[in-house]
Amino acid sequence: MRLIHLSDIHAGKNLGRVSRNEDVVYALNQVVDFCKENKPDLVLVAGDVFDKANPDNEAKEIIFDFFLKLHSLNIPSVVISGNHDSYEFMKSLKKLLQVIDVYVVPKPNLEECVLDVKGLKIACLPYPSERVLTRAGEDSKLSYAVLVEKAIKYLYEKVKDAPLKVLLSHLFIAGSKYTRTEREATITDYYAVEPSAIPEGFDYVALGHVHRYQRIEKAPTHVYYTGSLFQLDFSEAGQEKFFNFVELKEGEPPHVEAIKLSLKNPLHTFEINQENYAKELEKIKDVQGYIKVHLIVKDKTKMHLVAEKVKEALGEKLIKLELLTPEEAIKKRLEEEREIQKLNLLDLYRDYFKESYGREVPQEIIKTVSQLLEQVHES
Ligand SMILES: [Mn+2]
Repeated sequence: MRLIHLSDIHAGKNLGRVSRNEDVVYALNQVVDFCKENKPDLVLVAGDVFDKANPDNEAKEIIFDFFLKLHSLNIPSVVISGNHDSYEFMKSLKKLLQVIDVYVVPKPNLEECVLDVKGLKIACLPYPSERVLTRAGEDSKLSYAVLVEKAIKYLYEKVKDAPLKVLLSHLFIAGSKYTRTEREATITDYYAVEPSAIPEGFDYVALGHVHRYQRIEKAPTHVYYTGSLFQLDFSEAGQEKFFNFVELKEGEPPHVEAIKLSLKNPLHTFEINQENYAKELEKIKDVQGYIKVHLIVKDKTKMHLVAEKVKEALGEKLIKLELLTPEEAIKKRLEEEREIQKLNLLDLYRDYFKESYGREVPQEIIKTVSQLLEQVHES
């Protein structure tokens, strides 16, 4: 049994005013070409198929074309929703896509989450949103992570007797290295599921959500994030992108090969000093991809003139131009080096609570705040 595991397609993603659909197509075409050559039995898509709950028509066409191409190669796919996907929209595609052997599992539903494709049992846990999980009633006092762990164990019980079984899910595992584009509120301790929550009996675990390629070494089995298919924004600049080609054999560890994707538009952040901007622009003007510039300004009177020159030289490639004083530039560099992340609303709230009341936030309140943040996000 040979399968492809990919994740976080984010069709319909925009970066500033630029649509990244060209990058999506470029990545998916490489997957299709690989499938043509290697004839896998199955493709697993671990969520965040679309970037938005209401994707644009071009994004939909790209995704449908991708699945049609796999279908014409006789390769079925299993697809789950990620936190960026709308459960309802994914559900609306389910029956139609089934006609071309694309099996969509839109929403966590423990009675309908196990699929059997060519003898492989696939336990599917689409992104378990706070609200879906806690609706279960009696369990409402348990923490998010404990509820997710229970769901995974429940699914495992359903597949454990099969000779080959995998878990396909979209969630945040504690200790994984993230990149800030996953959507801040869902990447926090509160949502972190312990690696030990995954039963070692799964032959392979295909995850989505975290955008950086990695194996979760602390998990008791072979657990992988394949990451996003292209650099979604500047916090992923410099990262290489992959999907996995996995061979499963009964009673043997899986053979996992990371297949590197080439990038249509790599992202770059450059620092330019006001004094020698012309020389520095010369160095970067032919760079391929999209650019963010930190323009370091000492003399504010000439700032706008230099900013215009940068825009002129880089044209469409320039996505963002930030004007910084030398002090701000140093601070920014330090922040980026340390990957300080204080954009997370839940973490900010935690800090605020501690400062105001002199103690940690009770679990109950964290739960309510998370639910509110999620509701705000969804609306
Ligand atoms: Mn994602």
